[in-house]
Amino acid sequence: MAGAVPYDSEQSAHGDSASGYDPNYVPDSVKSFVVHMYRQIREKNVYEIHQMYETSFQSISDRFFKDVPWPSVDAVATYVDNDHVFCLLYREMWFRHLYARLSPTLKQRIDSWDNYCNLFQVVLHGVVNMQLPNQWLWDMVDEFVYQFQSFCQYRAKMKNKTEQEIALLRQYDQAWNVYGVLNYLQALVEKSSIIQILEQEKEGLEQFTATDGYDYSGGSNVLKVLGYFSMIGLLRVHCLLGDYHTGLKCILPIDITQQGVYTSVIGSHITTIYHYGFANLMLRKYTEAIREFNKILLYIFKTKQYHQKSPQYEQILKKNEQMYALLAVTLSLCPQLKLVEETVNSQLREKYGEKMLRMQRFDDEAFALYDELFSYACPKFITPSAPSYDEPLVNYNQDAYRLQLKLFLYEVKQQQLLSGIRTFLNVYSTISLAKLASYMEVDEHTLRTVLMTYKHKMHSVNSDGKIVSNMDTNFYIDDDMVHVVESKAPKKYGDYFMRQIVKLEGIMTDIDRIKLEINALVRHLQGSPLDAADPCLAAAPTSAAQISVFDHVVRAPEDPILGVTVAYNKDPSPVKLNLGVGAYRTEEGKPLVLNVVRKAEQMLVNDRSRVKEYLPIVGLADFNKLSAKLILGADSPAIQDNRVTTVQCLSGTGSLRVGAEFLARHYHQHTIYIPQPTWGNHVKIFGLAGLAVKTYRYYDPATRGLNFRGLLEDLGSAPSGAIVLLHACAHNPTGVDPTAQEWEQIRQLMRLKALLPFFDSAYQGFASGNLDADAQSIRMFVRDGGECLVAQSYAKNMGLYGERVGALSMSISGFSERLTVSVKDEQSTGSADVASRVESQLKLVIRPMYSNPPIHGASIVATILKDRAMFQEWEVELKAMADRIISMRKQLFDALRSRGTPGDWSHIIKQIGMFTFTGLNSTQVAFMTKEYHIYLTSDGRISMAGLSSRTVPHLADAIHAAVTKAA
Ligand code: PLA
Repeated sequence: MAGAVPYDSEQSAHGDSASGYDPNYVPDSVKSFVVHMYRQIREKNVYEIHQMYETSFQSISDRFFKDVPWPSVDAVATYVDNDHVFCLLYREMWFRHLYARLSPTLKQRIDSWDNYCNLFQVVLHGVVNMQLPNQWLWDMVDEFVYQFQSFCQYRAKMKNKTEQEIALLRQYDQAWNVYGVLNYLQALVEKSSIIQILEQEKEGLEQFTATDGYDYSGGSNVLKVLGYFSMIGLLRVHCLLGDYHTGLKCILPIDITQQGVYTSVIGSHITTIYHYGFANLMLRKYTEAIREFNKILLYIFKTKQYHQKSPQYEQILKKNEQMYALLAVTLSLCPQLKLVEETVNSQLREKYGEKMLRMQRFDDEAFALYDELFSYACPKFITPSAPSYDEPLVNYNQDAYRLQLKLFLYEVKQQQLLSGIRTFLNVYSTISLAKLASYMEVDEHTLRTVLMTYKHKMHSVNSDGKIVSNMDTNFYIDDDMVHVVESKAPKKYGDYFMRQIVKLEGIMTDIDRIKLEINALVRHLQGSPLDAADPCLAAAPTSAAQISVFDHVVRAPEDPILGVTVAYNKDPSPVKLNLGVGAYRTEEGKPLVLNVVRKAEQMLVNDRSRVKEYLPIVGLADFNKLSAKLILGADSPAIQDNRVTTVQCLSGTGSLRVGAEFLARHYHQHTIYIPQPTWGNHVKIFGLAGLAVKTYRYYDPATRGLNFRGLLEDLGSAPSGAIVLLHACAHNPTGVDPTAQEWEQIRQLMRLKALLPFFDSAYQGFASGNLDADAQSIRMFVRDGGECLVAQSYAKNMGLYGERVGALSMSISGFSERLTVSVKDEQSTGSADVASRVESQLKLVIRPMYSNPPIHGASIVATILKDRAMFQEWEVELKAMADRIISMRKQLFDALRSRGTPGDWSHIIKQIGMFTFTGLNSTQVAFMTKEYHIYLTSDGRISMAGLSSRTVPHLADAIHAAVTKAA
């Protein structure tokens, strides 16, 4: 592990800490960090950038720069070719770190403003062609607004300012000027054309949300996404200024009811909804505020565990608490509890239940509570203008807040009278004005005014200028009578009880009947005279004389693949040929047991010390270790860090099923994306394990190749965290694999979206003849340190079909460890511990399924894998099988060409692995089976391994005839 991350070897940043901070001293870890980051940015490896940004930056900060700034930009510039843009980005982080851990001086605040100006100028007017992670772009906008607000607060605390500070403030009066801030945000929105892009997306002309704002065609996402987040920045700034209406207008282009790029970063999601909800509360649009607070609080409740390690975690918790306070306030003003989910409601009761009761009393104590909750939960309002430096120095940093609080409490006060009205309206359906007036202790005239005010206060104006109601109960006055109309029908409790009573009666009758039956049976068994008339003793369906209780069971169709063999076996023709199931045959058409397998079996038989005891639940330990090594590579960092757990399963199928059951129980996302098309059993395996199965585009029939764009689009729009099934190599049935570069792009996209890769490796060594080459796709994913599942099968590559030998490996993420833990003996305990906990749960999946796996096949595999000579012998035999398949491709292709069969058959030689996806349709397939006794799956897939030089001409004849004669 040590070599994996070079910038992690440093122990101390500046040697002797007593000598103080030297801004020009660049520790090796920082050197490596900037060099690495610079390279990743140039190479557009968004996922790596994201990881470095999220994890390395934090861990290096924690270790070396806890209470000092990072090295100065001048000191690091030489390591990054003095790249102007990189230096601006570095300084942006530099200041952000400074603000977070130390308190900035006035000069530093001003310098940071300058840096933002330069950075935004480059984005707005320069040529930026990099891709940066959404998280980073969000943080830029977020920090920009935060520093603006912090500056206003700082400036407003005038009392203790030194002469020098005042002189600086005067000199740099443009720094953090409110117009400058608004202008930059607005310019980013406009220059990015984000509003038009979102509009066009609605018409299907653009892909922005679907790709999370990233550009997969090599362009840059920076301006677009900055523009997008700037809309949220504007909402926040306007809220800080108390202009809620304008704030809400700024985010109109974002559909808040849907997921969007704003939900792709938790900080942006929360900031958006917090300010949106707050603005709505201040504009008296209570129902809207309640609805959105409820949604986000539920979301945070469900997902906060996944953010525990995030640097934003504290902030998430704080905003969560504040939003509960705001929800308590809003619901006290507008009791629309039906809009609140049960989970949120119970949290709310716990936190504010008692206060909410008191707030609804609208007495002095209630006001104090409104004041308390508002003050706790409101944004940090600002006064944006500079003070007059010539007048006596007074603090005015609280002014804006006091003004907003006053406005809010004024509104609360106005609600006081109304609360009484609400109580009466909830009780009566009609009441005379006179009576209501006397109850409320006001005269009739005042009451009319109060009722009108109530109506007014319970309405607000939405963004289109339409008046909308927040009322739970509505009323009208007709002839001195107040008539109450419920806006929503209340639940019909009466009906509900009636239904339950009827149900209960039914159950009681059933119980009585069962008692009767048992009594009769007991009498019967005791030999008491049989009461022929007793209906309870009519023969039960399970008794011998009756038709079966399973009589209704209909015949299931044969399996689309294995059923082909069943049909083949029934065919008496001497020329019949089975090209259905993927099973290797020799040139003579015979099944093959590898020599090395025979040898291993012989050794096992001769070893009298071997017994047939049960294996452990997870299978043979040696087998598991060797299998992980075979698929992940002997030098895999994941194995070295003990982050891999492997369990022996029933071949590939069993491994997939165990993995799927585990995910269904322990993984937060239950959607799995499988390629279209794929091995037919995948849908059933995952569906029955309890996952929701969706497909992603994979094969393009027009080109008989990969639909790469479709694949990226579909995975790009999959929900974050979704599971993705990938064929490690030799895709079944298409024989089409992504290139190494395409794999790399897939990896980046998946890592970026936190999609979980689940590899099916059923053909390692069969695609290229080389075990390592065929595992590259998997190793790419494991090497980046992220999480990954692999289902391995030895059916094909060792010819152990019927022995059912396979393994499921799970590689646990090593990121946090790699970057934060430096002490040797603490290395990776975290991930290794997760891996062992995962294994303990895998055992709970396996035990009730088949208890423990079979011993024979796994022993064969372990024997071969651990002996160097036998391993090499296996490699040679495996290569021979792969080569024979490749030569079959060539022969079939030549045979069709020589027959002049219409069509381009080059895909036969281009495709990889056991199968050729011929493109023949089901009619043509049926024709070939009927006329030529050639058996293949109806999708036109042929198993090349079932073919031999002897049978190629027969197959070529059949295909030729099918193409020219059958429809
Ligand atoms: N995954 C893929 C992609 C496969 O093609 C197969 C087998 C398996 C997993 C499961 O194999 P195992 O359980 O035997 O290890 N597919 C075969 C056989 C070869 C089958 O359908 O069962 C096929 O003809 O497609």
